[in-house]
Amino acid sequence: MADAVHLGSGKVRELYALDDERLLLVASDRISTFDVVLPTEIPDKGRVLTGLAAFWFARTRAITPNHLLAIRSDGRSTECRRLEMLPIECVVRGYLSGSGWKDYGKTGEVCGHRLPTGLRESDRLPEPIFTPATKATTGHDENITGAQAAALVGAERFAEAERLSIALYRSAAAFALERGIIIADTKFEFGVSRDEGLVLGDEALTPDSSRFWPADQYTPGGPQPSYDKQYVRDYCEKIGWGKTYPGPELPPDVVSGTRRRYVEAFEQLTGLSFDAYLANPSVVLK
Ligand code: Q0Z
Repeated sequence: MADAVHLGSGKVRELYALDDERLLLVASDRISTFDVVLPTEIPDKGRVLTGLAAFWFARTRAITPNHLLAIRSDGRSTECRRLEMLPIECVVRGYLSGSGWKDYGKTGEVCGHRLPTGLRESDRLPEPIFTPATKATTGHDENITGAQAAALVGAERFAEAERLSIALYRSAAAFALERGIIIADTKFEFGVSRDEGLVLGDEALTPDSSRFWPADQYTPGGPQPSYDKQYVRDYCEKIGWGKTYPGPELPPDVVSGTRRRYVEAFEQLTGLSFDAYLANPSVVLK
């Protein structure tokens, strides 16, 4: 870290340059809800997300190469290859939720995909759909059509990003469902490397980049509880917070309950104990 140059901050992560070819992604324990970062941290949240993303990178290497080089012993820092990132978010939806549900209600379509009539909120889609979005530097990502995304990255790159995103989602969603977690939707970010073409970057298939729902509580026809953030949301509703900055401090029981859910997601999905990860983060790569 001594000579790492800080490149930027996300809501809950920091990005550093190690040299011309390598970056360091550091996941903090910050948590955001309703787009506001709360003043209270969830201990080990950044380690859970780092370990989960690395687990998925290792498991999906036959589908697509990825940027992962190493996980540092702190369990929250990922050394990765520096890529030329595509200017689109590669979102895949297997269920109708969030902006997909909103757009469907207005137009019967999501990002140019015409969907069957009569779908309810949180229904499973007949097939997963690729719903690209622009990367908003401020405010919210905006859904765009495939034609608009193809204009931004080129038709060939677009087709490849769509194919890889759907394949990654299908593989991960099936794996997660066997372990009791519905991945309702997820966002991938791809970059380009000189010799490998499209390379999966950023973090992937974590609860921060996806909607995770507990499968045993799945009841379409309304919003679903969040696997990881539901205690935080319930608390925020209970105290009547207006969902604008600043957010409320979280009481100890909400912090510990939320930490438990993150660790539980890690253990269910990886089949590893989180303590084993803390002792040697590379266990997720085997
Ligand atoms: C990821 C981000 C964060 C702020 C750039 N392998 C890569 N090569 C080039 N660029 C990136 C990556 Cl992962 C890259 N972000 C998102 C992460 C803080 C923004 F930790 N931006």
